[in-house]
Amino acid sequence: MNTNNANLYALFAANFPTDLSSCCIETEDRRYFSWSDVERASAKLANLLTSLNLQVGARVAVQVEKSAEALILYLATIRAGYVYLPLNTAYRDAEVDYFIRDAQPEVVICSPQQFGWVSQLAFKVGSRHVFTLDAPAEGNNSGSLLQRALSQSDQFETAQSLPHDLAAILYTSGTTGRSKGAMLTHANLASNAKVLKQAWGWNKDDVLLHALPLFHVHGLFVASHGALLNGTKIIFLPKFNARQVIHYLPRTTVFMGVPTYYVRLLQESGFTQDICKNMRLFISGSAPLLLDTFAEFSQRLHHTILERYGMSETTMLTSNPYVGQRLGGTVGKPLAGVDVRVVTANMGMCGVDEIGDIQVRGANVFQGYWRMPEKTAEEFTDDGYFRTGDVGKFDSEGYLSIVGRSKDLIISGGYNVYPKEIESFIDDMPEVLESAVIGLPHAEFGEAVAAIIILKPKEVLTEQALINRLKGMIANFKVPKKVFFLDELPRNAMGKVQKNLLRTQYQGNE
Ligand code: MLC
Ligand code: AMP
Repeated sequence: MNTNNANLYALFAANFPTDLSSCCIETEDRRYFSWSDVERASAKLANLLTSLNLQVGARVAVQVEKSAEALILYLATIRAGYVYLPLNTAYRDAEVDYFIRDAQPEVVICSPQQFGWVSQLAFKVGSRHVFTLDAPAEGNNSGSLLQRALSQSDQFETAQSLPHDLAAILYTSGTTGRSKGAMLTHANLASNAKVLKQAWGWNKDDVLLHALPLFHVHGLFVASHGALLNGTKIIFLPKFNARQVIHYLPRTTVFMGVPTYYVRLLQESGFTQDICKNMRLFISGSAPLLLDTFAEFSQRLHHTILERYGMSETTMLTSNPYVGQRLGGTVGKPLAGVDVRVVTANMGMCGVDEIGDIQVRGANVFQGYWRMPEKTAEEFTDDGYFRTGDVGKFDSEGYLSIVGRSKDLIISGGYNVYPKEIESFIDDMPEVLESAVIGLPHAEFGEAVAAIIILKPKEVLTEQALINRLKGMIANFKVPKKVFFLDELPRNAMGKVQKNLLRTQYQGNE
């Protein structure tokens, strides 16, 4: 191995177990991929991508169901030196259209069922190749990536990458309604993976139960990288299902989830101490873990959930300690090499327990937003800190709590929903004068999306009709769970909609 190669795959490969015939990925349908299978399959896919003569820095956009092959495709893409761009499978045409237009991927890979409309969008904006990632038994058409890769060599020399070369673009945020592509480099991802390996005490006997989706930071980077860097076996579930998780937990040592997973697990009578007897670590993140959930979990399971905090632009920032007190309601302390500060509106340093804006700096922090230099500049301070948009405070022991967000963002079941985006879809409806989208507390999802609608005079639109219409336009998790009709929106003297008043008014109605 070339030790000067900053390619993230090279880092993983250097840490694969000595016995490459041992199991790397076990799937729910009892398929087993050894570490050598992963090496050879990623080599075939990397050879195929390379044979397409893509430009340096070409984006490979992927919207596929979770599978072992999808994880291997991710590895192949970075191994070949291209930029991986994962897309949530819930996204509909308008959303995918935006991402493909913005990122201009040379290669688009989708599920066979979506090939028709995805390929149409992709070819329209100039993508050169559209493939399907078929389920193993289906791979018999010429557009099938796996079929095409079969004839490729299973040897591939990992591309030579520099630390600042892009490895992935993750679309995120959008206070102005449109998502921005966060550009993450090989060095960003490698630094966070190494830091988390230390922080969470990964050891050779670990087994990771992976139930998170593969298109966001949590499932793709935090969970998968942890296992890959440690040479740990992964039990790979296609999606989160509480009963299925309980079935696998006895064979597992590490589990990661968004708070909704823990709420749902606690609703199961079969979730017992005995089931968790081999568990070393439960980790929660992506959204606030309620103190009640934290407390019930430790009382019933005798395990203290470790809560951590991160975001697409920065990967992981803080974590409760693996050894030491894990404090519920906090996201712990800054990870090694990550500078975290809480500042006042005038950029003064906040004191203990003083609430302010959370800003961060470190080798993990992204390179900026894809083709948005002005937005990127706005989000960084003069001394190089990234403005997270989260609001928090440090206690006297150095534990950080997140108390709110300055960005207008709803986090529902760990998925981010940008009110502005939903409002623009609703406002385009002919019956609607204007709308306000807010998050209301929700027992299972943490927050639920709700819409307050002002209709044009004499227009009629029911809650159900609006919900049904939106379901055809946007990812289903973004669709409001509740719709309220009002005569006018409350505004302040500047004319800005007072969403805090709406949240208070409709709290308890979700
Ligand atoms: C599904 N539904 C949701 C939802 N997920 N509604 C609100 N919020 C959600 N998150 C709705 C669907 O719209 C549908 O509604 C119904 O629930 C059933 O859909 P489903 O797909 O069958 O749901 P389910 O499989 O139960 O999914 C729920 C979930 C999933 C919690 C398992 O949302 C999930 O895996 N969330 C994790 C997200 C995640 O990985 N976030 C990490 C981001 S990274 P209807 O009306 O159509 O029936 C990040 C950085 C960091 O934030 O720090 O980690
Ligand atoms: P994303 O853009 O999907 O990466 O989401 C990142 C956002 O999720 C952060 O800016 C936070 O607002 C939120 N987040 C992540 N982890 C936590 C946590 N443990 N507690 C509260 N919020 C969190």
